[in-house]
Amino acid sequence: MDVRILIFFVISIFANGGFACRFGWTQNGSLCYLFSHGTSTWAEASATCLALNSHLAMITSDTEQSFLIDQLDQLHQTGTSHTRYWIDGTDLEVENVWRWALTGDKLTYTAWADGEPNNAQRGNCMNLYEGGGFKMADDDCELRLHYICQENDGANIIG
Ligand SMILES: [Ca+2]
Ligand SMILES: [Ca+2]
Repeated sequence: MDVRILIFFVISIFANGGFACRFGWTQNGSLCYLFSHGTSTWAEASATCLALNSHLAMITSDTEQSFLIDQLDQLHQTGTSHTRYWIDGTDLEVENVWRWALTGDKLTYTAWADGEPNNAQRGNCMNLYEGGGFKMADDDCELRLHYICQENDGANIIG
């Protein structure tokens, strides 16, 4: 290989933080996201993400929330306003005590859509709701919705 090409690849890898997301996943810093095409219940969506060496998305900062809103806006420019994407938050155990299912940690950052959470129809699972500008909402965990898987650092689950 031409040494100039080799140098180009090495620089590209380091400029990229040393890893790239798998094909089909979208990178934001050290995180990779998969936006599902199909729909599942919250529990099925969680299991699917785990099977893909990832987990339902956890949002811990305004930066992460804003990135997901931008991505979802691009995916749903002609949306119905009813589109929802499951993420990892749940208050299944204790009503209105929201935790990330993967770690059990209480949420330190929230960006609820207007009027949410309202626990309507046993709303115990968290999603990003198009009608609320893709901010957080609670809904019945048995609904079949799109979902967002998240992988950290291209490798480990919790990282
Ligand atoms: Ca609830
Ligand atoms: Ca709700």
